[in-house]
Amino acid sequence: MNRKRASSLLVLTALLALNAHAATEAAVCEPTWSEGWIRWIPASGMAMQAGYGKLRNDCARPVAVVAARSPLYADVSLHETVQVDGVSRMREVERLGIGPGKEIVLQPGGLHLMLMQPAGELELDQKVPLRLLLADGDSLEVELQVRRDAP
Ligand SMILES: [Cu+2]
Repeated sequence: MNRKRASSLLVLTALLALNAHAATEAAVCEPTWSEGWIRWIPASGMAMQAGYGKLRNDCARPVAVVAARSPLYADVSLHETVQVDGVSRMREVERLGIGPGKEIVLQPGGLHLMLMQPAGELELDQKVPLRLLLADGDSLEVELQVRRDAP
């Protein structure tokens, strides 16, 4: 095979690979995460922190978050703060469903990520990696920025 033929074959292979990639992207619609954050509490030594953000589902089908993980915490779960007899309590949310075209906001006083036993002290502006596990077996890599206040 001469060099010219070999290089055009290479281009063709690359184009096919690109095409296959585009097809996969279109087939796997994922919700989008934005404004992820954790409130910075200096030298707190807190065993538990809360994470917030927005999750938007622009897919044609409903999606659901069923679990979350972070390499910087021993355990992560989804929680909801609810008022019971005038007292603020937290309860675990086992499945957070989001309909097509809908957005869910995790914010202080409501839904949040419960982050247990941090591996170390957080720095201001640090980005904490988090993986959201979806009901269909897919997962979403997102970030939470350590901030003084909500974005
Ligand atoms: Cu909680």
